[in-house]
Amino acid sequence: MKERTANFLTTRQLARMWQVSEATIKRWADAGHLHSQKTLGGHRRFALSEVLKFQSERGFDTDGERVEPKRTATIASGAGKALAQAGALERFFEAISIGHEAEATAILLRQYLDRIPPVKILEETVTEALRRVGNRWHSGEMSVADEHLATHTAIRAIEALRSAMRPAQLGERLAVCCTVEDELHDIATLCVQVLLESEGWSVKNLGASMPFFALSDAIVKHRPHLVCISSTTNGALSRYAREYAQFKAVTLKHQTRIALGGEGFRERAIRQRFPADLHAENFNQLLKMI
Ligand code: B12
Repeated sequence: MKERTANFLTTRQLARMWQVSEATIKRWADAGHLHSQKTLGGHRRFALSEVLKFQSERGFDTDGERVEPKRTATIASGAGKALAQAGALERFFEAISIGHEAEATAILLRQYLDRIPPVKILEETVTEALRRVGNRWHSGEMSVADEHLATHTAIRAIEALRSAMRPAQLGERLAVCCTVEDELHDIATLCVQVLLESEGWSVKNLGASMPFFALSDAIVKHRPHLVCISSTTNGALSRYAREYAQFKAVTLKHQTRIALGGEGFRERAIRQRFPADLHAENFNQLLKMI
């Protein structure tokens, strides 16, 4: 089994997520309560489906290490779920602020296993926490180094969430996603990838700073059904309007729909120069489009 096979969690990830020791997880596995597989190197891996089954059928007791029925079902329901969601934002922000990758990852995975929809995790935990980071950097409360640490920790946690929840078999629908030329803010692009994959799409993430002419080539080569483009700092956008018109013609020819998102595309005048099938304010609007 490969180290980063989709849909598997490590002993450490599970222990962090359920706030028990790694020894406890191993004991549960050895006692047969929690089904695991072993890698060639002898490390346990837990299939997400088994973890979900364990959570909803049996629950767990964090201090007595006693397996107790139906506990997590209560945690995940109603008001408890809303509270867990509010706390998750605070804890995720704290975790990324100090570069605590394992903790940040555990928070996102726990939300996912509590059946909080991926779009909600990405909007209300990830985006909100990063907005706080940006505000603190802007007000001088966080240094550039702090901001970079938080950003990179968040990216790694999102990647871990992605690899845990990505369906083993991706569908026929293909999307290409990227940011516009000179745009380095590519976390929204990664989130779009996670979201579309969770909906069964295949996604080619071209990352940051894609010139429109190069994106046209990618449309011709990959023939995606959808292209998602993000822009945060709109400085140079108007310069690219002519290139965009040519790119748009290519997408029309190949019946590729276009979704544009981010602060850079928010102004009405900009949107008029960049006509698209969707001008999204958030990830929810993308979900409604597909
Ligand atoms: C991380 C970060 C960086 C990192 C980016 C690393 C990376 N790999 O992405 C680095 C350090 C490189 C960086 C650099 C800069 N940054 Co910066 N950065 C941020 C920060 C903290 C988080 C951005 C982020 O990823 N958020 C998470 C994503 C998911 O949220 P989002 O982009 O808002 O997306 C939401 C919607 O817009 C929409 N969306 C966005 N794109 C798309 C696409 C599609 C298809 C869809 C459907 C939806 C969608 O959905 C999302 C969910 O609601 C923000 C703070 C903030 N308020 O966001 C500042 C921020 C964006 N940065 C800012 C600035 C000023 C800069 C710099 C100019 C700083 C400098 N002087 O060098 C440079 C510019 C670099 C460049 N050329 O692009 C300002 C921008 C102000 C402005 N509007 O002009 C912000 C707002 C900070 C602030 N409070 O002042 N930054």
